[in-house]
Amino acid sequence: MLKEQLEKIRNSATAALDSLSTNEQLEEARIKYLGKKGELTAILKQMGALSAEERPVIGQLANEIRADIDSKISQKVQELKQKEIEREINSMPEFDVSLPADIAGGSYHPITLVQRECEDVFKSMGFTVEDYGEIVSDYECFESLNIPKHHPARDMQDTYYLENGQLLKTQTSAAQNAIYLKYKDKLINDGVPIKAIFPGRCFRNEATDACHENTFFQMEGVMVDKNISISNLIYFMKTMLSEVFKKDIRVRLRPGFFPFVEPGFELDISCLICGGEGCPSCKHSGWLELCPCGMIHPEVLKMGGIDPEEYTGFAFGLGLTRLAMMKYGIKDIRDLNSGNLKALSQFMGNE
Ligand code: FA5
Repeated sequence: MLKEQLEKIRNSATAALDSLSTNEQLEEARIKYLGKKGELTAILKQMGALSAEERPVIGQLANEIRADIDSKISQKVQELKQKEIEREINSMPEFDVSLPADIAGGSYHPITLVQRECEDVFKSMGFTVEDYGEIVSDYECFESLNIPKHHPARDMQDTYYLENGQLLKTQTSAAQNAIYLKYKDKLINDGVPIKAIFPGRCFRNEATDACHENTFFQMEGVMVDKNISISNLIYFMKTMLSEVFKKDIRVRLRPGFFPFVEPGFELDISCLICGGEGCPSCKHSGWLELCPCGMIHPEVLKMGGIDPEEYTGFAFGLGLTRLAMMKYGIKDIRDLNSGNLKALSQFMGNE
């Protein structure tokens, strides 16, 4: 009897998960099937009435079904995320890759244009712009960021390794440790806050599609001083984005996990298409995901020679390539690395 009910739950959960198309529906399904008051829990509550032989059999089946639904939910989360990015890019202003090329003169690459714009804004707020290598050590890219060997967070960032054990950096965060060590004495002895941004090329060994490349740009920013709080982070991000998009941008933070920040966030900006009122490109939520960030983890500060009892700081990792795509309405990330003159010449005359 319970066995049939469990199979029914499995079938109905599979059908529901296959057909749903929004995060809200996904959350409803999760609560319905796996929540404390969900269907599976209701069955488990009846197990007390089972015979000693039946109990382990039904218990095992219930666990299998829970694991099955759990894994389907994780798959669906990824699928919805991917669709959201695609929808965001598709709803951008048209950028026509086939327009004729004007190759009489040179032009800056769109990523360079956006990078310089961001640098100017941060420089005007007292940040230094740092340059950093593309080949780094495991310590710089992972261990100094509180990501020890075998930490599951490494799975998200596979990269290209050199025979000597060095690697192509997967994130601009790889420069954090060196920046702290470079400026810590000024901070501690002279009270000069660390305020630095470091744009750079990053590499990940992953399949490419319209919104993912194996080579892309990020721009990291850190600020460390006494009494730095999340409000400082919000202020700097809001100012930078408003300048880049030339209009007042509203931002909000949602929880996000990165081992080198605590708490960690995903920063969303109010949708640029509908102005935050809600439209298909923002899934009627009025918000778009743009930049992971958070308060620097005490362990990361310690490894940078800074006492976390005395100093706090924020860090953010802006996807510069993504920002350039949004700003210029470039729908396929691969156009940026293609060296296609027809595409790139459209930015001529920009500065
Ligand atoms: C990071 O790389 C963190 N280092 C960011 C960070 C910094 C968090 C400081 C907290 C504090 P993530 O893997 O989500 O996080 O990448 C950040 C951004 O880089 C993404 O939002 C996206 O815009 C861009 N990005 C990541 N992978 C790719 C890719 N394959 N192609 C293009 N852009 C990418």
